[in-house]
Amino acid sequence: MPDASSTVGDLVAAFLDACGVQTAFGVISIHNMPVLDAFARGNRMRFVPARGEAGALNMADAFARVSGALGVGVTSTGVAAGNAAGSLVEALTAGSPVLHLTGQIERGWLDRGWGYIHEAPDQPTMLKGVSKAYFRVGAPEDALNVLREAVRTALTPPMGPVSVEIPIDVQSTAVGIPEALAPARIVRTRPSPADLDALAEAVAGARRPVLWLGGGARGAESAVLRLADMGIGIVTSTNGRGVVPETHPMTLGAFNAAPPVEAFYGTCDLMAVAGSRLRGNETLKWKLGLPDNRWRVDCDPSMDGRGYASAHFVRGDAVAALGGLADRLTGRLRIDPAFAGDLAAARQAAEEGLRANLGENWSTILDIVKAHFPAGSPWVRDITLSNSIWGNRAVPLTGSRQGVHSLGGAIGQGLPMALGAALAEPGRRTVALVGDGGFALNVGELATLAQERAAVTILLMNDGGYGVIRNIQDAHYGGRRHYADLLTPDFAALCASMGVRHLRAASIEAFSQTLPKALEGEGPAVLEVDMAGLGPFARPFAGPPVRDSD
Ligand SMILES: Cc1ncc(C[n+]2csc(CCOP(=O)(O)OP(=O)(O)O)c2C)c(N)n1
Repeated sequence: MPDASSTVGDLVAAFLDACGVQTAFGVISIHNMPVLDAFARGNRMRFVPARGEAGALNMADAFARVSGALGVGVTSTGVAAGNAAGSLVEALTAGSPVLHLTGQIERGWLDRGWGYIHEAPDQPTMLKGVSKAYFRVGAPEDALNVLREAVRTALTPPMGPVSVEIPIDVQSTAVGIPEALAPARIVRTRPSPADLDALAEAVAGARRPVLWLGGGARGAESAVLRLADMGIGIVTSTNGRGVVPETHPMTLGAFNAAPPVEAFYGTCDLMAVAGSRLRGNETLKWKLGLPDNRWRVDCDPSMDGRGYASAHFVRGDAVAALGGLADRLTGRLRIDPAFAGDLAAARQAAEEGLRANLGENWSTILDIVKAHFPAGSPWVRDITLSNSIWGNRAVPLTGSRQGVHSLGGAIGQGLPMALGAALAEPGRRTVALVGDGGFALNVGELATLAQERAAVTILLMNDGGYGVIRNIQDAHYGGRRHYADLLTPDFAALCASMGVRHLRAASIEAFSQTLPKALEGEGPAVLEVDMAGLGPFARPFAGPPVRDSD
């Protein structure tokens, strides 16, 4: 029965409930209160009040990546929506299904430039630039259909964040809540049987085939496992990590651009790239040598030839394509008997190369992390030296929803992402690798983490400033050091002020003793690692690798 006292805000809450959304993140404001009031009154939503909109949208993004379901972030209009923009860029980069609900000023003053509170000229253009799609609820009677289309768009591959503006007077208008609130069906572009037959024929004819799998392949675990068990080689992008357990003997993991792996590609007679952008920082800016006989599988036809020319293109969802491929290949492969051994040797050489970059102390630290890492837990990483050198590849993941990483390369997102990941996976302890510089950017979200009592362990890699920037200045700017040595908070005091457990390690021994403690117990813990105490990495990291000629 329509309820005469309900508003568009209640309709938003009821529709999200029908979509199965039980957790949302945001910051309350005069321009979103009818929606948040409805969230609270319905008592069906866990709403996480973040300290900033950037953090809130990072939380929603990580929640989506780990749960595989819609992430929801609510902001106010104007500056608040602007604060969310960077996090929406990251969600767009990673293909995360995020619904960004933002207020907008009253319709009667919209676009008039009279100086209404929180007014932003041309906010739609900003949101269009950072989202997969943008919608406005222009009238109360349109609300349900606009929301339904927004959620459908966010969840349809290629997935991404979708922004919906709801003017404040629309939010508070009385409307009936219809009984039929079901979300739209998500239709995935299925590859044509003829294209899959041709791809299967090519792979069956190859003796050393390898699949490069990106974030678009997440969800294809069972098919990829079948393909790997048949003896096909697998390598993933950072965003595709764990689509097959990184411990499987037929995967190179995310060691996708290591020199021994590039040499191995030179011996492969086919590569099929599925659901991956072949990003510049993972392909030596598209100069990484890949096998010439390249197939590309993507639901987005504009990916054909992006970065690398492809010999053949299969239009279709990577998950459906990999399932169809596994079905067609059973019993048909004639893999070179030396292939598995060569792949294993390439991976081992890549791992040894990584160890050589670490040096002895850091190699021991990596062993300690690997020994204690809680199996299956989310592994969240900010842009810090430890991630670029080892965290991005060397801690093996067994599922494609475990890895959450600042894919676009922006610092500051690790702390809020850790909270979003933890709320999506409450039965496990999330582990996050964050530098002191990145930590400072969204440090207010430590209070959100404490308030939500989330099971998160942060490895806070403290080198008193921007380590990678110093390294880049040494490598490319004549050693001139500017703007990278920062005032560093007393993290113990900061944590104490919020009731967060704080531990500290300035030696290998202390690290091996404190890490298990930081991984047990309830609620959040910060293990501050004094980088100076552990000494430098054997090979300084100075930005994503490029070809020497660059
Ligand atoms: C949003 C954003 N601003 C600036 C940068 C440039 N940047 C890249 S790494 C970095 C320093 C990171 O310092 P920290 O988090 O302490 O990690 P460290 O390099 O010291 O390990 C900066 C400023 C960036 N990547 N993203």
